[in-house]
Amino acid sequence: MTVMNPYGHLEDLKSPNKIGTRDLSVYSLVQSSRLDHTPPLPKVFHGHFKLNHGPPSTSAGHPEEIKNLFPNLFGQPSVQLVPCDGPSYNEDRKLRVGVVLSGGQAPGGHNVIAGMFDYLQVHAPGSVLYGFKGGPAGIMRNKWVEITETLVYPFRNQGGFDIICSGRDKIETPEQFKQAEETVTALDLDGLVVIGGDDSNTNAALLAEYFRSRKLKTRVLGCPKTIDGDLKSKQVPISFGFDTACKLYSEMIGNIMVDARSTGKYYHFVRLMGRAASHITLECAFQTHPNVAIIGEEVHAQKLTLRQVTNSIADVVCKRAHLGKHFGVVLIPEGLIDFIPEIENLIAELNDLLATQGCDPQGHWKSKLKPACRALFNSLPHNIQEELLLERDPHGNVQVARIETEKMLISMVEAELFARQHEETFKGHFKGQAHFFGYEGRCGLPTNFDATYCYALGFAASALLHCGQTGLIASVSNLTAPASEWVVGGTALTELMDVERRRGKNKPVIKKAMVELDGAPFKKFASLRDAWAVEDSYISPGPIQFSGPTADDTCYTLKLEVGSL
Ligand code: FBP
Repeated sequence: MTVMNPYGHLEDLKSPNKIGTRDLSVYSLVQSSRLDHTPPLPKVFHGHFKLNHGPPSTSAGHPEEIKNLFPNLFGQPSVQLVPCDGPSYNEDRKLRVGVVLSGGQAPGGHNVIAGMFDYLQVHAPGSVLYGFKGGPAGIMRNKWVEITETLVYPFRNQGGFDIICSGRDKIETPEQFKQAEETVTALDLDGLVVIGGDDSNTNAALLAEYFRSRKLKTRVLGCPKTIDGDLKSKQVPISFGFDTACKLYSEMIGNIMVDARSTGKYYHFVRLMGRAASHITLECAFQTHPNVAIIGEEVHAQKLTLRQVTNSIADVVCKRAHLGKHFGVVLIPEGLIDFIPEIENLIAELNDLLATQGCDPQGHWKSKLKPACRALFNSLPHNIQEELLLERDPHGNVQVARIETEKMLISMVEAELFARQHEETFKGHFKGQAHFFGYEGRCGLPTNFDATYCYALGFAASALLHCGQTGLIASVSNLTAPASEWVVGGTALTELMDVERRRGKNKPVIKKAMVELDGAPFKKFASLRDAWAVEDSYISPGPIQFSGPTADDTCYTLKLEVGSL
């Protein structure tokens, strides 16, 4: 099958060396219409540009430890691309670049690759882009596919990561670093771009440091991806995928709200993805106005117990029952369980136990838990106990996506209301419906915002490699302005780093950006939630729009954070 590519050339999709190409005949009309959408670029890419270097950087925490771990990278400045009159670096240099998608899917990943590819075609013709297949394992095993226009075209502005697929492997042992060295040396790579979340960008920094210490020519850059929205800083205002995922979840929450109001008989408990931070829950709350939205960071700050969280939901149910309303919508962040200090302690003890000696099926390991943790563990429903013991992901994290907190809270609220019925403080009925909106949000067609942001990130990554940069994360800011005004640069990865205890050991990590309780988004939410609890001011945002007046809207969190709302 032949298709017309955006440069007006006919390309054969069935060429034998083009792996992973999709069959365009099965695309929906909406998917097809997105293929030829060309995202607008920041104006710095309309002409020549140069790098402006900022002041020396430090780290988010423990600077001495980070300096020891990254002697070659620590302190390097962040950079900004600014327009200039003529060439400021070797613009004729052809590059050999690798790219890898790492971790969970996030809408827009294909556009980062398309942006990298298009930059190289336009600004460094003759360059080669390799896509490592299946995540970081593809680097270690030297499994790649050459990214060509024919390969990339069917993925332009499309959801998913299937152009080269992703994986959660980590390059961490000396042998694995050696394998990565062998691959980049065999391919003679000038640069490698790791598109990932906090853990994957930590890996990018470790690789950048290692390659530099080995005096390899390969530079390594990161790119901020995660629907969770917890990889951000002043210079990296948002991770890609957050905007699309929140809009997809909000559409479904809005539908559920209308259902709840129509039948008047169910409380819908919706657990929303976001392994650690509650950014998705907060954003969806702005978009839909639920009766309750629990923000994990607040639970943690107030040191609430599971019982107190349960009671706070039961209080809203009682208030609404008093008004004759026996329905409602409760949003719960996926990471809630980790935020409840008593459960956090339990998880920390379980992590150490699992990492050092494992848990025997007879349950003798429980005697190693401290008494308070043991009592809490024994008090949890059996399914939650099992879910807490599930295998950790390759980064040592509890797989919170598999812990059904919404079901646990429904049964605890039910029990609490039953007790209140006996005390005659609750007169009404309560029936919970559990939902988990997670994977549904990770591969949708990227919103205009994510499509444009990712395309710019791809351009930024290739441009930074073209200028010989390493150890940076591509960063694009001023995002509430039109795309032509966006500011493009790179932030030192070590500037985002701290030291954390993982799997019983201290490790360098990119500091997760949590919901800040003194930040504008949370403060705004706190000022509105009491009214949302009792009034049904539900909003049904409807499906994502690609044209029309709201198509280019950015999310509330971003607008509130930058003060444009
Ligand atoms: P990333 O941080 O890698 O982007 O992944 C985020 C996430 O989607 C979380 O929200 C979720 O808890 C987790 O991935 C699920 O992981 P998996 O895909 O391995 O089930």
